[in-house]
Amino acid sequence: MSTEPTLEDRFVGCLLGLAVGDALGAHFEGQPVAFMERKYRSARQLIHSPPPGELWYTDDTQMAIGVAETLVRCGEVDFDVLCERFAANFLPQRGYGRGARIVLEAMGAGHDHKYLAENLFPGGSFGNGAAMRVAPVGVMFRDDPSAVWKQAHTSALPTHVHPLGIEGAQVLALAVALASQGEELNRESYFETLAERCGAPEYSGALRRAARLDTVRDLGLFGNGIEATASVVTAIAAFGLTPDSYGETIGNAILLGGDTDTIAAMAGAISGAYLGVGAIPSDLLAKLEDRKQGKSYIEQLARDLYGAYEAARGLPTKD
Ligand code: F2R
Ligand code: MG
Ligand code: MG
Repeated sequence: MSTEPTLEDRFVGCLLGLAVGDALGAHFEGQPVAFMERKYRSARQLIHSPPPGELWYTDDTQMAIGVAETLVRCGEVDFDVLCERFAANFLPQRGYGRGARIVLEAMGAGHDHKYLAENLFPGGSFGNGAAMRVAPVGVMFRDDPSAVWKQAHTSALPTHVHPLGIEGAQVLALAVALASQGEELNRESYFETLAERCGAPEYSGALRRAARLDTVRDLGLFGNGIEATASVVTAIAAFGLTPDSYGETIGNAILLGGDTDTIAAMAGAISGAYLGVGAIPSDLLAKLEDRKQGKSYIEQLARDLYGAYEAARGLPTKD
């Protein structure tokens, strides 16, 4: 790290890092890795020559906004407030998962969305939708890993009740919390701390393998899919490979193809929490959409979240 970011910089870096990763990755969501390899030689090339025009974020950021708004309002994840925020923010054109979209439409219409979340898929959804939006929980509860785990669990439930969908969110939130601590990354202990918390071998085993990852060529072994088990550890591993570069972290995640917006959103949130907002390339940030709930709104929301964090710790808040 060149200059040490403040904790507030890390909160802003986390939320804007998520949004920029999502919005850049969205250009390539669903593309096969072979397409990405033909188009870009390296992560640096992608970051320095992004697609032209504004960067529009997707459901990943839209739902993370709902999580952050709930935390600012309630100081914790309140299930009913979170559902209300998800429904109020729902914009189908942001591109939601098949099941998530049905659940969110039911929330907005006052229908039995809990029944749908439990029954649309056998055992509930194990998609990565709970993990892609959970980063605000990680920074808010960064001082207490047990609280991170518990709050991330509640934040998943409106749409994802499958144990693997829930645990994906818990692991990602804890990855953000640990990254925000302001200590130089010790890869071995970072991945081991995460693995030790996990109940599912799908996560603990992959996290222990990710601790030993030493070349970007093998990043794809962790998956590039829409399932939480095929994307959450991939995002954390992308961060672990290049902890000192936000651009390379999201670039490497996007070059995998597949669920590029979501893997880059998750990796970008962790990297932003570690390096602070100053590490996000300014030309990418300048391209992020800035109407309504765009860049300025997200930045202020992150600052308000930091204020809520300070208030919860009994620290004096800024006006
Ligand atoms: N959905 C997309 N992108 C595709 C199209 C976007 C397009 N541009 C558009 O405009 O429409 N992206 C977003 O979805 C992912 C997050 O999904 P989430 O919220 O987890 O949704 P869902 O439906 O709950 O789960 C996703 C799929 O996973 C499979 N699945 C889940 N649980 C399952 C189970 N128990 N058994 C079998 N399959 C299960 C299903 O295929 C679900 O549809 C992110 O990529 C986000 O960016
Ligand atoms: Mg998306
Ligand atoms: Mg996606």
